Amino acid sequence: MEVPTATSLHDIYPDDAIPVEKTRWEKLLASFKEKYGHQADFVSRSPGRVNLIGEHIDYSLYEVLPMAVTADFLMAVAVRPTTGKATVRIANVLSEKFPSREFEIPAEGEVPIDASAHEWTNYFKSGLRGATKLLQQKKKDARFTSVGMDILSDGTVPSGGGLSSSAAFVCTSALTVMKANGEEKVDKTELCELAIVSERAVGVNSGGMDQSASVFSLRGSALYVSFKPSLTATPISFPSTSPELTFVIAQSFVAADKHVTAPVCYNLRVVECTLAAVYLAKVFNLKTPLPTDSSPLGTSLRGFHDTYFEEKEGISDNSKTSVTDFKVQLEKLAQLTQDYLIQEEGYTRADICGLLGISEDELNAKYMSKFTVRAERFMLRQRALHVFTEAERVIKFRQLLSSPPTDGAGDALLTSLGDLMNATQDSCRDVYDCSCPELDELCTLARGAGAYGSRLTGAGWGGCSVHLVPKDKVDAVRSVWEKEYYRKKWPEISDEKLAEAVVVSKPGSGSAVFKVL
Ligand code: NG1
Ligand code: MG
Repeated sequence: MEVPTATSLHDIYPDDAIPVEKTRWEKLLASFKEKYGHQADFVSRSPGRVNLIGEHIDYSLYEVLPMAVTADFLMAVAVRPTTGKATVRIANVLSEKFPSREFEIPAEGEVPIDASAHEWTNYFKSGLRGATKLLQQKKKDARFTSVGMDILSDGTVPSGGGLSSSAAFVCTSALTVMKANGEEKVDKTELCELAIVSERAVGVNSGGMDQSASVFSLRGSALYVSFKPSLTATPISFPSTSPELTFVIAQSFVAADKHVTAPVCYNLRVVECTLAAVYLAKVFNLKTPLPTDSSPLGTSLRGFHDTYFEEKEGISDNSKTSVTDFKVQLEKLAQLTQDYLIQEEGYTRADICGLLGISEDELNAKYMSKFTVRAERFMLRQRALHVFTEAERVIKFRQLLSSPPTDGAGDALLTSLGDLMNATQDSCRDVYDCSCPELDELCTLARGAGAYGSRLTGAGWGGCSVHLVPKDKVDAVRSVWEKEYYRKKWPEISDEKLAEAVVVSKPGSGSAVFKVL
């Protein structure tokens, strides 16, 4: 499937978003011309996403269920004539916050990225790197380097907000470089896979959910993303229910800058899940070594999952296992984790090395050198428990959407969906420890005002929450947040900040390119 070329904003945005987006796009193109003295050749865009369910399990290679939101990252682009060397001029409509930069694309080797500096153009450079590598492969020319570009960007996905602003930026950047270098058709899977690898170059050892949602989403549908045996994205439409099913996104306004907290938060969770996989393999004495896979550190709980059932129950290809049997497998793994990973206080390096029979230097080199983490104890039991139970909640959520319960009014479905979302929030807060008091408060307030389900969305530790709210309760939920949360914490909060805080999100479309005629 290729990234579509949009010929109208209606191909990209829901009707109610068109007036605002039309003004935004016209302003972007006018500013481009003013800044660079000529008009853009095309505009590339990728949206942010909200994750409905399946949190912190994509890097363990379990299925997740995000959907694209309207907010996106735009780049107006013109190819720069190369006078011998290729240079990039990149600017942002918010020029104070994101200063204009100009840099040369080296004829040899990769464009340098200093991941320690929180330089906004690093995301573009990581997309440029990834796309250049892909183009070198496609053109079978290792010496190929990208053309130069003039770029003016405009992102409306709140950064550090759990709506994957970073993935939207990287996907748009990679798409921009592919199109600027004359790729007529850009394959969605190729774009997505290069964006996943590129984002890790910027310092966060992330999974692939965000980029998949950003690239593959189709307007009106959520997306069931699978990473094994290979990356696939299946649109999931919402049953029409009464009351109408609405997802509301609420910012906590607690900045969750993953780069700063990664060594004790996000990147640490990736290490804990990887160690849980290798530890469990040893506890059950698996003869077959865990498969090397696309997870950030090359080994995952999913890899352990498939290997365990291959050895213990002779299941040669688990991707053919029925959904019902897969759920039974997950329940069994959760029980085994309860019974065998008994150290509630966590596992020290010595504990882990003792069982694995390797030295602490080997452990650090193998699992903690690519991205630093800071921890004395690794909570293997809790992280594995969350992952196995969360993977099952995703399957149940998807089954409910595709075959809604017929008994009772529409709210039987909403109640069941909401219960799953609430269980995810409890597990994120109590077992995976990636929530925060502000997110917990937003969820409690929403449930009290009529939400069926409320949970953090994205990495957590701040950022956004997502709530399943019947249409006729959205105003009640919004006003309780305003009164009990936003105006209490920030009495001076402005009306536009308040408007930005709560968004009713319809499932949006994914990456697209718009030819400027
Ligand atoms: P955010 O931080 O919301 O973009 C992050 C990861 C995802 C996934 C979620 C948790 C990045 C770029 N993305 O999303 O892969 O692991 O956390 O489910 O870090
Ligand atoms: Mg992100």
